[in-house]
Amino acid sequence: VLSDSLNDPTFSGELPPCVNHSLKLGGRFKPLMTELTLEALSYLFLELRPGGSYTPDTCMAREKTAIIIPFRDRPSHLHVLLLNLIPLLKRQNIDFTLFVIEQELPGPFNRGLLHNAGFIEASKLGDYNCFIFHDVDLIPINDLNFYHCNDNPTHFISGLNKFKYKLLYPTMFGGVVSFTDDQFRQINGASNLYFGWGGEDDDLSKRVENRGLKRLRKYPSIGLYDMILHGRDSTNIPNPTRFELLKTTRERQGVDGLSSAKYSLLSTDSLPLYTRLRISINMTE
Ligand code: UD2
Ligand code: MN
Repeated sequence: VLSDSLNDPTFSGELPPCVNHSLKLGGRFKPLMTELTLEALSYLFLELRPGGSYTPDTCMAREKTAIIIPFRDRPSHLHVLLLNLIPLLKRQNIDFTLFVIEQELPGPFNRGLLHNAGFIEASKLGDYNCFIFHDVDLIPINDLNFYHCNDNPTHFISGLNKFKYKLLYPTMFGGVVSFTDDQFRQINGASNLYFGWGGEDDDLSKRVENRGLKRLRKYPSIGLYDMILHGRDSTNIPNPTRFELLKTTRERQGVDGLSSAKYSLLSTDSLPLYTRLRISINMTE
């Protein structure tokens, strides 16, 4: 008799909305810098669905978020990020999927084009309305740094360990930024023309301003990150043309971006903790 009544569920109402200040949240925390294997990590986070998706089961999340990580050959950074970021996103009740967008060798790294390709490919796989572009080596260290989108594009970093928990200049817009689907389309995404290290983040910053959007930034005591210390990657040497390119951001914006991103998608793999997207970029195209 009891089991019959359990099999006849009439739920009252809907799940309540996920609210910001849940009791699960602490404030600032010390990140775990242990490098676990992907297998060990996947046992820690069995509640993630294949491809690295998670949906809170006790409340309705306010948006569907794609975390896009531009990547090449930094497995140890990725594993430290997963160890810290997944629990934080769960504590914050975020409905998310992790995408690692990986540029194949040869050729210099192109972080901007990876943003565009990640946005385009993630959008084919799910109806995401919030995109957070996230460097692989940046570990958030405050629970109250919500992985939400705002009414304007947002820079999540207000202080970095390597700059004594400050920033170098006010228009900085690198590392971790959020855009709604509409906001990213409105600025025509990122430039595809920056090969090698540097400049693409300042270009993105200007593109936001050029389209009349504001750059928001997290509160100083909240947007805190530890960057895993690293040297310069051999296939990502400083881009000598970055200063010249930055002079023409405005003229290029309509024709260089999401609308013109050219790459080949080599594979899409649903791994236990993330969706791996491998692309190749032809530099001469
Ligand atoms: C700064 C910016 C970064 C970017 C870069 C210039 C901040 C906090 N960071 O970081 O967002 O604008 O300058 O390009 O403002 N990557 C790989 N493999 C590579 C090369 C790069 O995975 O071989 C990815 C990875 O996600 C990495 C990111 O690209 O975190 C940025 O590269 P970086 O860490 O070498 O640059 P960094 O620390 O000077
Ligand atoms: Mn870095």
